[in-house]
Amino acid sequence: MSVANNHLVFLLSGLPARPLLSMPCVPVSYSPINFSTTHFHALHLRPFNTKTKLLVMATGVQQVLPSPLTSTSPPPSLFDGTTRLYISYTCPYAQRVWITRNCKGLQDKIQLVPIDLKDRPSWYKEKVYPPNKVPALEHNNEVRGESIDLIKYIDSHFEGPSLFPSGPDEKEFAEELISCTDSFYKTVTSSFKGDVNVTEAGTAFDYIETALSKYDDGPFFLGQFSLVDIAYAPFIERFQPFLVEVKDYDIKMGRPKLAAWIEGINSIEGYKITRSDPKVLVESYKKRFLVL
Ligand SMILES: N[C@@H](CCC(=O)N[C@@H](CS)C(=O)NCC(=O)O)C(=O)O
Repeated sequence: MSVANNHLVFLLSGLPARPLLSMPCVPVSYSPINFSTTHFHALHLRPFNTKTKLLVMATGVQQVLPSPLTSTSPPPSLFDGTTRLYISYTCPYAQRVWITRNCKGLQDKIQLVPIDLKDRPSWYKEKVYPPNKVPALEHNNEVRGESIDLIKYIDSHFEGPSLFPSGPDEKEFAEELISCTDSFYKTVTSSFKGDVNVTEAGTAFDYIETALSKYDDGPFFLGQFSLVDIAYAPFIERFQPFLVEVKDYDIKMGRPKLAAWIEGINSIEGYKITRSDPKVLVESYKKRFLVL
């Protein structure tokens, strides 16, 4: 199945060389706009008690999403030549790799293996990935982890449109932004706790606004959609509704570039299919960050 592939091939052809702006190491954000029930299938289908889920995307394209494997599930036939991407549907790091796989049009080449992290099969740690985390990619008889490494690995080792620039300026800017994702996460989430106000988170989103102003041939960090957008999207997907509900803070307010980025990312089919219900995300973040 092809997800947004034509769209991406069109968008990603040729990244023009432009001067690199200096951007301090800070983060991004995202907001769930235009959510309709069709966007939530990926997570809302899972409660059904079937082996696989048929997901009908907003475009009418269908995709089958497997149910998460649990402690009672047998392992797949490991190292049989099948390329497998082990994920959790709720993990933002795994989501990065899932989006990359979708946007490269690799649904038939990379099999999705969701794991129930709360009821993990013991064979996952023992036989697949000793760090016992997701994501992990089984490919060519090896298992690799770490989401940023994996999105780059998939982009460079598999077919499909390139999602990383080759020009030195864009490359440098892309690497810089990707290296800032952890500090972005820390800066924003530190504002979630207790009575800390959102000023610092606002500063982080301001840097994103600045970064998004560098290229003007599209709404994304490099103009065209790239791995940089993929690195940030799962976190902005979570931050935006949480900040609205808990801090009454709209990250798009006064940030037109960010607002356009959010609209742009929500038009990428390979991302849309991976999104979660914002209500579920907000509840999960409340439990995690607002524990008294
Ligand atoms: N740095 C890793 C983080 C991966 C990670 O923390 N995954 C979480 C789920 S969101 C996990 O597997 N946690 C299980 C555990 O820590 O036991 C990456 O970027 O891939």
